[in-house]
Amino acid sequence: MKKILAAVSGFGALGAGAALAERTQGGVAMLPANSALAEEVHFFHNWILMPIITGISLFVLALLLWVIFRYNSKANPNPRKFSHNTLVEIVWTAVPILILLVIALPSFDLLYKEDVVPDGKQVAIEGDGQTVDFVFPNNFADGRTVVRPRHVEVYLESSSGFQKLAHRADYRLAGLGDPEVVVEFETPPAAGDSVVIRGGRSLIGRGDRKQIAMAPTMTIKAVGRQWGWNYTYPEYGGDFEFLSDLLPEDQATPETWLLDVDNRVVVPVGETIRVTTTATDVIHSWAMPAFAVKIDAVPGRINETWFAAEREGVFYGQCSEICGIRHAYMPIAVEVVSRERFCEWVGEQQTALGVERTAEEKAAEPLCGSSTAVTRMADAADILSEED
Ligand SMILES: [Cu+2]
Repeated sequence: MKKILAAVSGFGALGAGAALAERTQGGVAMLPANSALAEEVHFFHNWILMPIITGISLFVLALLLWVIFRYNSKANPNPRKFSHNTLVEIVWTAVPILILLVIALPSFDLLYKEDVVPDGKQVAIEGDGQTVDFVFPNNFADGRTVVRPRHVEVYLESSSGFQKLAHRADYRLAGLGDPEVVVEFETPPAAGDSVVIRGGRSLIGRGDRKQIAMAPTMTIKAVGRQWGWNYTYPEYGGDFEFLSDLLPEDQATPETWLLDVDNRVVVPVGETIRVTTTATDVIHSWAMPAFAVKIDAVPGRINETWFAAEREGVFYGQCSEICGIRHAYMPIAVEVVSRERFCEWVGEQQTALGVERTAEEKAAEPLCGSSTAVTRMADAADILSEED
């Protein structure tokens, strides 16, 4: 424990000051979303919940005003004596049920997406100017295999960039639901171009931004304690653990006070990160609004969720379960950095924390190790085949 307390150098990969860019003083709306899933959550709030809430409030206000002015004793000296109206009673029972259904269905969808860690994977196959059929191994867990065209995305990586192809127009699919799905082209992709096939059932995001979410490439474990957080990066060494506590007021700016911490969590941009939480004493909650993450940290059990940040920067959250007298003083700060910077940071932390790694262990580290130099999606495919 002494080592943990002493070692880490403070802040994360970006240093102080690289904060708050996305917060506005006096703002009342939600913080800008930094994941496709968070965008979906915001859409649900802004375009389903808020209109319904506003409509109901205005409707009830109008009814109240109508009753106040039309049926007061001056305006209506001889009230009618009836006490039931079957039609009105049916309507005021049925309409709220319908409203609740309209709210419930998309919210179940969101809860499911947040709860189920995605298992999407990617294969990249180089074209040779002749091959027209490219095979995607459909070896997912039961009930998670790729069975519809929307479960497959095909990209062409060429000298002119990374381009998404359209089903039917650019390629056809054969063998959906079988152990091997075949992507068929009419004209063979040129030699040197890469066909990148992503498959999976976790579809995240809205409209044009809809995408298959990839399986996690790495895990962080957040342990709540009275009053701060411990973070572990299990894939980067058994001793890769540090404390993350409120930044003292004399070191924080007025804007970052109660938000920033001494040692931030650092994660790579664009990667699916698995988050596991637990606690040492009472229930805490790891909440990060920009990623639409909020998950309880419960002593004696492990909870799991995930996020994939799309932009670099520093993002703030707070413990969101009343956990005692200093509940308000255990903020959460996550730094999203490039993969290169992340790997540098991992190296720095390993040195500072005295984490000992064999060359083999070092090579196997997700994203940073030499044997994992392939893209994150290929890593995901490895993870899946290991589980098989
Ligand atoms: Cu707490």
